[in-house]
Amino acid sequence: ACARYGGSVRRRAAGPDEAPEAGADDGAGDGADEGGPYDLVLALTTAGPLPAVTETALAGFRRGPAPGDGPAVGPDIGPVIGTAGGDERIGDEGYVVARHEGVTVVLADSATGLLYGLFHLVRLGEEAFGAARPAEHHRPAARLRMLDHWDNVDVHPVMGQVERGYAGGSIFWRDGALRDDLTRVRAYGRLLAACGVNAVTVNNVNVHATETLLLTDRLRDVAAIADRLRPYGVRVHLSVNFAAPVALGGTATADPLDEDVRAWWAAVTARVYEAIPDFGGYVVKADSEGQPGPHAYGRDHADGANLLAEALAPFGGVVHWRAFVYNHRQDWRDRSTDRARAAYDHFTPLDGRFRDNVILQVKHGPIDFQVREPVSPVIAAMPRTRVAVELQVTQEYTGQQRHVCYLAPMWSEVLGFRPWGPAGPGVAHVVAGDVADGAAGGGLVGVSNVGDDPYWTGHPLAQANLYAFGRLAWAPSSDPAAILDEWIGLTFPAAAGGNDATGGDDGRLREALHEIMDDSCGTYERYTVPLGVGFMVRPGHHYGPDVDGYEYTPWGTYHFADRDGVGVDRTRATGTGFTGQYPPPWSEVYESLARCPDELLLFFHHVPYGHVLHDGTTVIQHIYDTHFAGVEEVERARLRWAELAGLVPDAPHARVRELFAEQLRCAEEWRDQVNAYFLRKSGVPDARGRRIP
Ligand code: GCW
Repeated sequence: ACARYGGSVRRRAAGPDEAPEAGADDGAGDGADEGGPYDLVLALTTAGPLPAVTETALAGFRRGPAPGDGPAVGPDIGPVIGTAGGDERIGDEGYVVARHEGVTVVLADSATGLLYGLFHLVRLGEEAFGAARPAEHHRPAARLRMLDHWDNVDVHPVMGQVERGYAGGSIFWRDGALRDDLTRVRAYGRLLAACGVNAVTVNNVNVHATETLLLTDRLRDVAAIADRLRPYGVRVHLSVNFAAPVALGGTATADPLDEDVRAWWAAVTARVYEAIPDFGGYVVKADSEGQPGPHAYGRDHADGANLLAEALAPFGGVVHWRAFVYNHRQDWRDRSTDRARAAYDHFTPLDGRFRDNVILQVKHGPIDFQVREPVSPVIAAMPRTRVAVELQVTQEYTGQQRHVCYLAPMWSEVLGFRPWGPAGPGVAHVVAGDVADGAAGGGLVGVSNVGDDPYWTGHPLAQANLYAFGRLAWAPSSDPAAILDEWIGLTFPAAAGGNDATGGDDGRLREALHEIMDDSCGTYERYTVPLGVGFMVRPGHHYGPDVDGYEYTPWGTYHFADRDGVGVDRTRATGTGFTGQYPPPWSEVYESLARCPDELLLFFHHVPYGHVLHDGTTVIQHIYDTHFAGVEEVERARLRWAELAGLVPDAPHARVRELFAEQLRCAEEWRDQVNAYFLRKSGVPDARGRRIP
């Protein structure tokens, strides 16, 4: 039966009168009706006749095409969750789940879909075998749900093994080579499938000398990783050096319009597909922070991206071309250059020029993964280009996996943002390719927070970010609080002495974890950088406060605080004009001091310290209040965690307890530096007379 249906069955415990093996191998129809020997059937629609119960429970779904018939890339966007009834395809990665006549059924067109269906059952737990459930159809909103590893093969002298990695070494690479034992990579594939992620890039977007060789001499290493991840529906992508043809000695130039260069990429790419037939494609950081790119040859980003796209097209591969392009050698005295404007200024003139297997990968905010930024205006400005949004799961600017910071509420706000106003589509629609007259979607990309740490993510609670990333990529309108509860239930049930999603008999663990994590990103924002102004972190490693750390540097990340006020004037009227990169209504909302949302006030406006926010507080008092409140919240969370001793296994409990001590220390440092800085600049005392050093 297993072979026949391409799936597996869970046999009921045989009753005294039942022959234990009855019907096991009888084929379609048998064992599926009431009283049959199965209570779970996982079946592929493409693998031959189906048991009767699947036909009845799932009536209305069309069978999938034979494997290989579906498009390798391209939009495949349907309802995120629908119900049976139409003549609807289940879709490459989709599944249908139902419980009917005492049998739980999962049906899919592909092995990967079946696997996702299995993980759905894991999430449901015993509920999957309880009352009857009408057929539910699940399929991912975004076809590409990718994690970018910023892993280096060689240990980089400044960045280490993993750039901005806070969970130990790379799970792929160690000291210049592929790890000998790839068992953990296989387990990682399973973890990714459980989260819904279907692609990974195995090396850093900053491609150094050794990593350039992954494309050619060390391709075997990449193929070995692909072999481990393939059973879990995860395809491998590679970050490439745009100047690889020169760096590897193939050609004298990397000019994208040069015939030899085109031939070089075509030949190299063909060899990649010989080794890895389901290779996903290339990721490129070009003309950005010192990485090579087409500008050196007087060509633009479309020329550069199309060169690689042309080489990948015959094999169905894609190029993720990053939009993170700005002048990192800016003169801080020059007030006309605004880093927030850069991606839009570079890329919107190129809309319509990219091949359809190019995906423009845009960071969610216009600057760089700060805890509060507006949504990047590029996302709404490229209707003829496939756009992917890049999120940072690794917590570079959000506590570096030493602080609890559950990022899903922030991501959910980004995905739900409607650039054209409440009646228009949202960011989630753009990345899913679900916009009328828009391009196909480019999906969601996250910078990975995983390393060789036993908990995968350094901070055990940071796993929730990995999970939430995958779940939001699959279903962007999911409630982040519900995803959190789902994660808590899947991660801690045994520890709580329960085996269900309540987190233990009395739900104490779940309640406490929810309280600690749900608004932890809000807490982090309160004790760090106020009102969207950004940065104020220690240059280089980006951990902890340094209010003026970037103020006079070439990086374009300024707050302009003086004795009278703070913030960046990005208005059209008197500032850099960045507000004009948004369509209405946001171009008007952000331009207006009165209408600009408080949390983004200092991103868009330079205001006096006495400026009154919508809640009636002055800016300076808001800074003091939020910094005191943020630290108090950390202290409460720390105590709440301490109470969970015994409910959580000892080792992770101890790890998180130690990390909370560091989080509290660091939060106090933030509070005191930021409050002292603004007290000294403004001379305005705290209205509540609290101690500011
Ligand atoms: O946020 C910055 C990081 C760099 C990173 C860069 C990027 C990989 O500080 O470490 O480089 O963004 O996204 O390319």
